[in-house]
Amino acid sequence: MPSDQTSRATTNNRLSGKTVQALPTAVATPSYDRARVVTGIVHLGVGAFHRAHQAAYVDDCLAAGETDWGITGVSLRSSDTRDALGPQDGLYTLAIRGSGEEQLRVIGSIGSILVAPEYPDAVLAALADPHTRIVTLTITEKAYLRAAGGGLDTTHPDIVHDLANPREPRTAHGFLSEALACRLAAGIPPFTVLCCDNLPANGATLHRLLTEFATLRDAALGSTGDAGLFSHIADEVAFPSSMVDRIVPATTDADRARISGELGVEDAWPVMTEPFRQWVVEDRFPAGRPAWEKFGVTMVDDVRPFEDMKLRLLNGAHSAIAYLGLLSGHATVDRAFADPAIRSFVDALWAEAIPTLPTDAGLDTSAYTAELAERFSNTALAHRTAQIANDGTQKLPQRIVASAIERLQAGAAPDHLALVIAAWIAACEARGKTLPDNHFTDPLDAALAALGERRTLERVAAVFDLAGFAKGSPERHTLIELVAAHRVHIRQGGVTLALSALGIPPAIPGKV
Ligand code: CS2
Repeated sequence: MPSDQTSRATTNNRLSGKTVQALPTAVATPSYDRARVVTGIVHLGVGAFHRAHQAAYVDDCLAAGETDWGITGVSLRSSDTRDALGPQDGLYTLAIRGSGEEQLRVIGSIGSILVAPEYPDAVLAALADPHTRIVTLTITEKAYLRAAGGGLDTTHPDIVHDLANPREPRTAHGFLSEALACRLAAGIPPFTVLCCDNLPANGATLHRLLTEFATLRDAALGSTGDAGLFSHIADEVAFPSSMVDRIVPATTDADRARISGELGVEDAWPVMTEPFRQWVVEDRFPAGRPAWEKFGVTMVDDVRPFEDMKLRLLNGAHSAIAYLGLLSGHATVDRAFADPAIRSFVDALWAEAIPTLPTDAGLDTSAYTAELAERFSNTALAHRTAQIANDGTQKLPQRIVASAIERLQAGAAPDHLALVIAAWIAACEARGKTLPDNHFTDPLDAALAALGERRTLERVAAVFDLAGFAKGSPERHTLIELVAAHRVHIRQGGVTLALSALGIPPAIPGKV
């Protein structure tokens, strides 16, 4: 595998290719020769989620002898992951934590990490390399730079920059476009783009954004450049959708110290996760793919039903637990979910969202929600409510707003879904008051703060406009009214009053 661009001398007290040989036997380590692995996948957004999920599946493939599919990780912004993993030869520990047990596994599938702002040319070279046949992404919802309503945010400064400087990109859109243009010019077949973020129809969504970007890029380049990228991306590049699932709480200093103690050498950035993992992928890989199906990945024709079930039931409930939990003083998901009032609310939320899912796709929603309840109760994870609360404007449309609108269209009142939106607004407004400043953040924080004092209904409507919630939908105003009514209850009597208005009694003090 290629060596890290800033790889430093490793020391004997740091996890590395050398010290991994001598770890305690209880720690699983790569059983394959990492030196023989070739990069076949470039991953954009090499954060903790990728390292707990796709990188672990790929590690299984490498161990089974599929040596063409090593990963080059790319950080689009910060150098933190490269700084931690560079001296470790890309190795890190995955700590798989069930309630009461922990398994440690060192993952070897990431051969090198590139920091895009430092070495954009190296990133473009990795993407344009003929051995690279798949580009995966976990860049988080906000990095898709969608305008309120869903299209590309053509006013975003990074998009403006990348259209003006196509050879020196900053965004995922810019890097993918430039790399695909280079491959096209050199006669190298395109890579397959596999989006792994929590967006609805994530492959199709990225495809649409990228064709929009390429149209503008073609126009900006005119006859001087590789105009024609639009039709290449529109017609010849595959963008299968995928549903990814594994809960990955942020690593704490205590986790670092505990894992390093277990290993006997320092791991600067181990990743915490749960035993459960799931990956459902549309099987459209013209340039080939690892035999993921041998390692528990479900390959399908259409991922949409699985994706909607996950976004609306898992992520929707997660956001509900996060905002109601924060307003009720619960710092972690398991503590919030153990609060009987929040638990009853989540059950009712699921009952409200389930009718929006397709009935002919073989989904077993009862088994799914029963398993979610177990996962949310995992006390070993300490998954912070503030972590999930981040980026509500980017997450709520696919988790909550879409189901609420569909329920209204079906003539039902989405009272519980609407309360999640009201709790989000209340939690945002509680920052700097009952919650610490910047306890969680959102890319639209400045614009939200600028809305100033208004009557509740007007304020909720303004928040909807800003975030693009239910844009263009005839049901938008009804949903705003439902949200505003909950917002008034929360202001008057906290979450307790809002829940009791839905028939959910408060938790008995001291019982949570
Ligand atoms: C969470 C997700 O932070 C969040 O918004 O809802 O990261 C969630 O843990 C994953 O999607 C689980 O697969």
